[in-house]
Amino acid sequence: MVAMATVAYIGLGSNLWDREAMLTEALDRLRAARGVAVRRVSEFVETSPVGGPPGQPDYLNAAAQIETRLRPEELLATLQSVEIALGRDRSLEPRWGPRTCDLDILLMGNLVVRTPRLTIPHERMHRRRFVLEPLAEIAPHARHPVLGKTVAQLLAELDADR
Ligand code: A4P
Ligand code: MG
Repeated sequence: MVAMATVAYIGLGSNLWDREAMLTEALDRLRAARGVAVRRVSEFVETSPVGGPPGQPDYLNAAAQIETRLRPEELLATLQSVEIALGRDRSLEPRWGPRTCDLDILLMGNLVVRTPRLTIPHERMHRRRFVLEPLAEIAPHARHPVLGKTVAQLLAELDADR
């Protein structure tokens, strides 16, 4: 653990089983996790699947603001243990295919991490409406430390591209 708490943002997505129960349970488990405090949670929004095999069900997506003293690798391990507790088995999934629960670290303070296991900010967050829409609801002014733009600006750029 690191001494100072960092504000971080987590993206949540589910498109299998009871999606709302999945997201609710994931948030409850995050609240109970060591070194993590959940501060704000967006609405759950229904979104069409992006990428992956054709015909997969719609997603329910959300974003959460947390405060954590965990190091990035520790936070990733915490998120992965929640995913596993919710029945996720990556060995059975096609890439970007249906999943009971996907938890991604979107932003973590001003931190920039690029290791084989972990990329922060999340590599694709700035191009994805299903990430930016719920994130903009709870953190429009949060800044992407690499692109130097706020979440609200990134979302406006996506809208302009349509
Ligand atoms: N990893 C690297 N950086 C991170 C990070 N910042 N946060 C690594 C979390 N994990 C990170 O992830 C694969 C590996 O990414 C992990 O082992 C970790 O070491 P995964 O969760 O097993 O696989 P994934 O979810 O298929 O990959 P990823 O990268 O999370 O996929 P995406 O890009 O998030 O896409 N459409 C809608 N509408 N809504 C969705 O939520 N999600 C996806 C997944 C595709 N289409 C979607 C949605
Ligand atoms: Mg993921």
